[in-house]
Amino acid sequence: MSKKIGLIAIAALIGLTIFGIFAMRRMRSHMMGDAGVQLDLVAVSADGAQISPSAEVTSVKGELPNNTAVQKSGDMIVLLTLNPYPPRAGQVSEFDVTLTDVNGQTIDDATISLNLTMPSMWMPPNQPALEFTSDGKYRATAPFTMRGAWRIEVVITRGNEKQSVFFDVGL
Ligand SMILES: [Cu+2]
Repeated sequence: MSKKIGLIAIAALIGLTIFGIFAMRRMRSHMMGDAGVQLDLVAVSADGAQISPSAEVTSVKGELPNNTAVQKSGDMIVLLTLNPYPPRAGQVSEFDVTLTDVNGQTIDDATISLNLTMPSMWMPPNQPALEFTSDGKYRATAPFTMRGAWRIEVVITRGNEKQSVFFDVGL
């Protein structure tokens, strides 16, 4: 009888050890960023496909620094800048959004908020509102609460028209 219990205990221990190794590997690959994690700040579609700036956008915005990405949404060009760059987990990041029309004219009458999520897991809501400063510029501060791949949704409301554009960044 006690021999049987002993065998069961050994089997349980082996099972737990194997489970533990897999769980730790999975956690580590998430925390440290595995090969699938996009590190650069890039414009993406809602499902995460990377979007290269169109010739039209490039003609308005020119060459962009690494901490900045841009995409067109309807008749707006949405430029996002992150500071510091690359962002650091647990530290406050500054999000600067610049809104212009396709002719480069600034758009000052928008209401903008962010939705910071991680595509690989549920995270507590992190949805800072941006404050308008001047000349099409809007700013918010918020932390990326952990390492890994993040999706930044920029939610832009003008009148009763609401649209979202998305950017990915890894840290
Ligand atoms: Cu996470």
